[in-house]
Amino acid sequence: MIRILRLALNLPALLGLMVLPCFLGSCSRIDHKQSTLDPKGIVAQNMYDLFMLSIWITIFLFCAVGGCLLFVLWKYRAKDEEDAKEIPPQTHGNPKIETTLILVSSVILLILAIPTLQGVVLFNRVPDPNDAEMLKKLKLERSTVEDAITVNVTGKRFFWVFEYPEYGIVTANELVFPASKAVRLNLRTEDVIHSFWLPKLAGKMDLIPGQENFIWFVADQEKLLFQTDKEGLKTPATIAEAMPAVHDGSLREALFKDRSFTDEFDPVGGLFYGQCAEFCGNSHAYMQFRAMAQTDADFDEWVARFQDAQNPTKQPQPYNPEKEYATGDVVLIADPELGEGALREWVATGDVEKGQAPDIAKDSWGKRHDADYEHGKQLFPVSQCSQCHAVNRTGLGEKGPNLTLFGLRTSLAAGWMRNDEESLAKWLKNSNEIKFGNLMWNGEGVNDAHPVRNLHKDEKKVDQLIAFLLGQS
Ligand code: HEC
Ligand SMILES: [Cu+2]
Repeated sequence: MIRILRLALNLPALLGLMVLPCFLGSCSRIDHKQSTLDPKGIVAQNMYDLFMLSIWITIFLFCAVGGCLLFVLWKYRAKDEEDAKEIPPQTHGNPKIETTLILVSSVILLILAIPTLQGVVLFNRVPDPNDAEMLKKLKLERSTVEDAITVNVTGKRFFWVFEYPEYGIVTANELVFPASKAVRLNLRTEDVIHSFWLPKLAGKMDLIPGQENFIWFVADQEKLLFQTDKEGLKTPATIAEAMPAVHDGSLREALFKDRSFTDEFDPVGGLFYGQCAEFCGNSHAYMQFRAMAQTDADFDEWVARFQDAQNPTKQPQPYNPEKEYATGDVVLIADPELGEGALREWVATGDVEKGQAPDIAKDSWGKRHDADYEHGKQLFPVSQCSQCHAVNRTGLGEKGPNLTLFGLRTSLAAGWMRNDEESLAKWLKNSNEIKFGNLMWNGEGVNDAHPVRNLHKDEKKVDQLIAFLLGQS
């Protein structure tokens, strides 16, 4: 015991012990992918500032109180044997000191309370576009808040639904947003409590059954203009490099290029990592998501692609001999190669006159997809995937993530794996092994006889489904 005490009194050793965790933690830099201490937008910055303010106040208090204690210990120590025997005069209370301390504490609380309340107000709603003073203070453009977009976020075990009500589109697990606009998030859950945590942009907010919660965020475009290499070394980047487009697969390409999925740093400044932060069941830790900042043009293009893909009137229709077709038009026509009654998608390669069906005028038409894709497309409903997944429709109330334009997505199974052929094969063969307890394998009505639990017996089917899924791009 005495030894420990001696060690404790040995200041250098004590300091060493205190510094040790910093070394242990040095494998993780403060600006890693999911760091609260690396804010990249006003809302997150506001929380960070508040956090730092309270840290500095606490450090000040620690030093002030600790300093007084050390001073008193040293000044009134027993100086010799005689001194030690004497009992010092006993007093009780000191109104002056006590009043001063109460006043000082009140002032400190006030210093903390004012910015906290301001933060709560800021956090609660997107600033009013007409409040010029506020916008100036926050250094926000009027258009940033005036044209704010809305995303309805629904947490489900164990993935995220992102619905854009203004555009009539739905996606899952990857939130695409324009970097120049504020984003309003309405947070809902369809099962248990989840928590939406997007540390670098928005902080954290619970999703509670029967109640809609709200947060918003806006990215600071200046702070996004960088890239990092494999070692985490940051270099400045242009807008195009920092925010590669989602709609044409550039972002996916940039992320996959000689990068490992588990790298500690965001490869490009426009990519953000989020996580469910409230225990919601056995796969909770794997309930992640991503947010991707886009330029206005790229965001609009992404929205347009989704709107087209999810518009029922824009889905390929059976070939109509009474109609003329133009380059790029897509029609369906039976193709015996694919099996009885199966329809293949053909795309017009030039202007097509009436009656020039793909099987007659082959030169005017091209096959839109290879055979694997077409087989996968047929397998999708046959394997009961469409029981739970919507492809090319909005499918809000679906049991599984919406898979429209799935081939543009960078991650799989709520941010848990890279969305490529290899991971998809693993996922389709045994998703339970990858994400224990997930509701694709364990959902209602899924038993050992269900096709999703039997895909591992048929490599070919798996390959065809993958061709179909990644072909959604
Ligand atoms: C019982 C409902 C159900 C069935 C049937 C089902 N899925 Fe799923 N699927 C889910 C759920 C739920 C998830 C989300 C899993 C998670 O991440 O926790 C999911 C996830 C996925 C994902 C990853 C999506 C993403 O956003 O990352 C793919 C791809 C997928 N399923 C493909 C299929 C295919 C192909 C079939 C048919 C062979 C199929 N699913 C059948 C419910 C189902
Ligand atoms: Cu959770």
